Amino acid sequence: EELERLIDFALRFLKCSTVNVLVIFLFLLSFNSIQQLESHQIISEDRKAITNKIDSGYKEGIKVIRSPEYLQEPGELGRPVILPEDVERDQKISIDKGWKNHEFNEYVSDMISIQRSLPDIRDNKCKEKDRYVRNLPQTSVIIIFHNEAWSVLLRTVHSVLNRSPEHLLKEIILVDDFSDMEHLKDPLSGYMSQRYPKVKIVRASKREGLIRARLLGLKYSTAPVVTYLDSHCECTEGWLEPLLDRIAQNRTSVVTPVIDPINDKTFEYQLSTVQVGGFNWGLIFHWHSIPNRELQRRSHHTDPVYSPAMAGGLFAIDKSFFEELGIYDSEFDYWGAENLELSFKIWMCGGTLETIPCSRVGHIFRKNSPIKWPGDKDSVKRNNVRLAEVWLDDYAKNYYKRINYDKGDYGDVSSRKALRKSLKCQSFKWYLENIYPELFIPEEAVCSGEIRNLRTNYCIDSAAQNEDLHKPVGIWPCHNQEGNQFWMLSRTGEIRRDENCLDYDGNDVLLYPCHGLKGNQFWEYDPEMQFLVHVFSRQCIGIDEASKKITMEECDLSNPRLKWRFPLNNEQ
Ligand code: UD2
Ligand code: MN
Repeated sequence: EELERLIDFALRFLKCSTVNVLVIFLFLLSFNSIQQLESHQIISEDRKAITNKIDSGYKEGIKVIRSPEYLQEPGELGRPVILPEDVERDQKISIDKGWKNHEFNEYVSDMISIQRSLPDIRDNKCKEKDRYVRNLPQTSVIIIFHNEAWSVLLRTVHSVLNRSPEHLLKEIILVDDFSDMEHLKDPLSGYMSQRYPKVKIVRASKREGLIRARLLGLKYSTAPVVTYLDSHCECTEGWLEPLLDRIAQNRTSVVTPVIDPINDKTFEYQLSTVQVGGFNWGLIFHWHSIPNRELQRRSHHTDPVYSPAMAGGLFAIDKSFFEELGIYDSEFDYWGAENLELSFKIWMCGGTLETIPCSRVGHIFRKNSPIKWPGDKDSVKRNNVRLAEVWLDDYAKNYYKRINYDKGDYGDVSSRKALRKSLKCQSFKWYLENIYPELFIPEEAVCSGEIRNLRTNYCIDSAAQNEDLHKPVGIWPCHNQEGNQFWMLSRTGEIRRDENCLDYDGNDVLLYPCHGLKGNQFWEYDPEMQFLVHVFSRQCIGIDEASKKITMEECDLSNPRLKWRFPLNNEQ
């Protein structure tokens, strides 16, 4: 009887709680958007609420298991937070202020737990128990920042604490590059020292820029491997082990995670495909798809991918190898060029640079930089010139052409040249041939310069940058200033500018990333007839005099609108 009563009671309890759970679940589901709105109203009243609300993951240095309800909160599992269109005036002011200070939606970030959950997107192969070396080395994680947003910086730190195996994380070194925002001073020190003995804060005594800030962090690091992150990142589960594994196997492997975008507006964790890094002759970094030669070299899609260049912010390196390579050129100021310097050095002086598909870290990519520095763009050029002088050999002139041969005062590079010599590094030619054969070399162009229509003296002109490539290419009075009117015809029949090619899709002539497959991007220039022929459609580029637009027409020798002058290189 006793037993029956007990069973009955248990059954009733179960039924009741299932119903409860169901009701709560449905409630949360249907009111999700309202709930998001409410919580941001609360939080915007007291921003600090978010950091006091330690609901989750890591509490006073101890991991705790959270009840599943938290998954309904804004931004959990990397979901986007979408604000309603018609926010109140006060909220609008806070939202605008966040954008102005940080060039991302700080307001939305403040709504999201600083220990939010993310999806686990790893391939099953990445989770295999014996995939990684047993005794992985410890690492110091160095995070540099200048005026970073509170919730964004704290989320970066917590993602490292929560998702790195305790025994592999020696310390986190936060390097403050002379921020002047109040929350990054005593409040940050207080917050960290009370909770996390592993987190150390190092402060620059003057503004150094990100390169010397990273070097300052290096000086204080005590682990054999250093791992760098930007201050607006989120590490996913299992991000660290595959990085350390490659270094454990070979100390000259320098590794980067796959960098997934965290949306600057909604903070959604977005999945990217695995890409490699490259650059153009303006020394501007860009991503491109894994080249065929590299796809063939690897046997599985989770294998490390050789990358000609790194984006710069997120990588792990054996500390002694980094020092052997002469760390960074410490005369690089503020921002830029250090990523290519390190990439060239790694490849040319005996290492490998690899992207590790099993390791994924989110990063907020911004459209503009909120960070100001004196002279802004000048220092990027100065860094680039120092880089070109030391590492580019004769190819440096391709960069100098981009800056009108105006190198400016770039200081003394003799010690960097001596470093290269003492390391007995390969030539830049070797690097181009063996590591980055996809880079188009201007010296090898058949024609280069403006493409001038002989009847109208208009030139083919495109202002399209990577973001707006699909706009049709236009024509404009020839201005002799190169820039948007500078084109190169490759030996393989591409009409190029940097990594983009003229592409005729049957409707429009566009700029499109070069794919090397001929097809829509295959052209012939006939210097005698002065035709620009699209090989597969057998059509010629023309000009519509009235609308001043490019046309594609039957190639007709008697039609002067189809005649163009494209300077042959041996003619110049
Ligand atoms: C990319 C890199 C960045 C760096 C840069 C080239 C990624 C994802 N990002 O630009 O790490 O390599 O290219 O130099 O690969 N900061 C300072 N002091 C400064 C300027 C910046 O501490 O004077 C910090 C800043 O707070 C951030 C980091 O340096 O944590 C990188 O700056 P960024 O995020 O503005 O650069 P990003 O991601 O556009
Ligand atoms: Mn960044």
